[in-house]
Amino acid sequence: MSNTRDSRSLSPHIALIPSAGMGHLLPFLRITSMLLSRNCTVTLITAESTVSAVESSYISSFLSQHPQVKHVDIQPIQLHSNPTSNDPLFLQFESISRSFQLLSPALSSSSPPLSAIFTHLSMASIITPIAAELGVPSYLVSSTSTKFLCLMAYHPVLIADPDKLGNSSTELTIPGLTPFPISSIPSPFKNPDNIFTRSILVPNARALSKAKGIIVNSFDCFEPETLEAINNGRVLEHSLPPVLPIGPLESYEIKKEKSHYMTWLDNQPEESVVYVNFGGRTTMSNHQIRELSKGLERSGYRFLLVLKCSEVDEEDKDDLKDLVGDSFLERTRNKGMVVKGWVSQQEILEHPSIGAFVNHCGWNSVMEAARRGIPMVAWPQIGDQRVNAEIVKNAGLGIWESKWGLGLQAELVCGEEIEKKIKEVMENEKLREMAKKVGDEARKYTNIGGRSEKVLKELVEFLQK
Ligand code: GDU
Repeated sequence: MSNTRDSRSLSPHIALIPSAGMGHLLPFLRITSMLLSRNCTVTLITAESTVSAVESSYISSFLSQHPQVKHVDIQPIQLHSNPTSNDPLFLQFESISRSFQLLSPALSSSSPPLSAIFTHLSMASIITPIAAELGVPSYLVSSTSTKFLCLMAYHPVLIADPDKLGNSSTELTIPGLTPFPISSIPSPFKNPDNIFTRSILVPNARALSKAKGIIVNSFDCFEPETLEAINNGRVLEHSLPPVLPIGPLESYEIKKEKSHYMTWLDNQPEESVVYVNFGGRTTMSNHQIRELSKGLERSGYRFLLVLKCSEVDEEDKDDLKDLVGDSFLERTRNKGMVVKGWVSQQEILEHPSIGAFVNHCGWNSVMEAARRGIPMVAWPQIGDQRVNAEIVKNAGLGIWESKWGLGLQAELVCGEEIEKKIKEVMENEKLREMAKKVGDEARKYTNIGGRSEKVLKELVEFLQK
């Protein structure tokens, strides 16, 4: 095979390297599809997943629907002795990052030669030096909010001056941005010895400035203050390369048999269903599941409740009846549907029957709701989610009860409180209108000529040169 760029092209050839987990894989698949429709040549580099069966199935169905994508499948290096953590996703991450360190020969022999490498933020410290050695520009893909990205970029300063997060502080100020409540800052940020901090946060925060740019799944009017501050060089000028907002990312067509829950949605009135899903990894206590079911039932609204009981899908063996109770399923048979495991959220949120979304504020989910203008009840748990929840509230996309916690250790939120929030999100006309406006704006940004569409177009044109 020739190693020179042929005349068909001068279309850029981009290698995309996602990290572990569905929350990182899905935005890459979406960006891959967006690049294909802009005539780019694309190589997708993935590592065989040992964590989630759903990841493997998404990759193979994406590849079979997009046969023009070149695929490189990397065998993750097995970690033998003394695992550093018992988090399966972290272990998968560690093993694939070690395998990606050996990617150089595959990347250098790419044909046609690479115009750019896109990798996830969490791979910045591994991939940016490889790209530099090959003389190929590297772009990082952020799957979190731009505001949280700023917090990551600021982390080296925090580590150097721990007083900034001292016990008496209630807020953290990053010059140029509105302050972060200390309660929204994930605890590993405050602990330099934490395994996540040492192995992922510190090296990657330092590597951000080495990339040519950071592609963010966001749009100016959703995070106006942060994007404006960055674009005008008022914030983190030396720790961040140019930030390129191209969101909300376009969904791609999913060709598969219709699922039973989609058929059920077809039979529900427009905007009548409360959709509840806490993403790919969030589990909650059985007690909390009972209270959530109670809240849904008491609200009187139709609902689609999606539950996961284990971070690793193949280990999720709990029976639905044991989780919500046999009689609950019986009583709500005409009003709701409960599903255990993975659903196609993209399809669900695009269905006209969905009226509201109760969610943990994983950023992908937030952008999916923003794209459709669906009002949210933000119920964040860990990581970036509290920062994201505040953005959701400020953008007018949803409501957030900041006292609520989620996850196995959290204080129980009772059914009556949940009922109140569900009624509020379904009945508050002003909120519904504001959320619709967010959806209208999102479409303006991503339609031809819109700002997000232009940013991507200009990037592709730049890489073509
Ligand atoms: N999804 C489904 N079906 C499901 C559950 C999730 O299709 O049953 C999809 C969602 O549509 C979304 C993705 O999977 O596209 C999940 O991503 P989220 O960001 O919404 O949620 P995660 O919990 O996977 O996200 C994790 C962290 C987030 C954020 C994110 C991106 O929990 O806080 O950092 O990674 O980095």
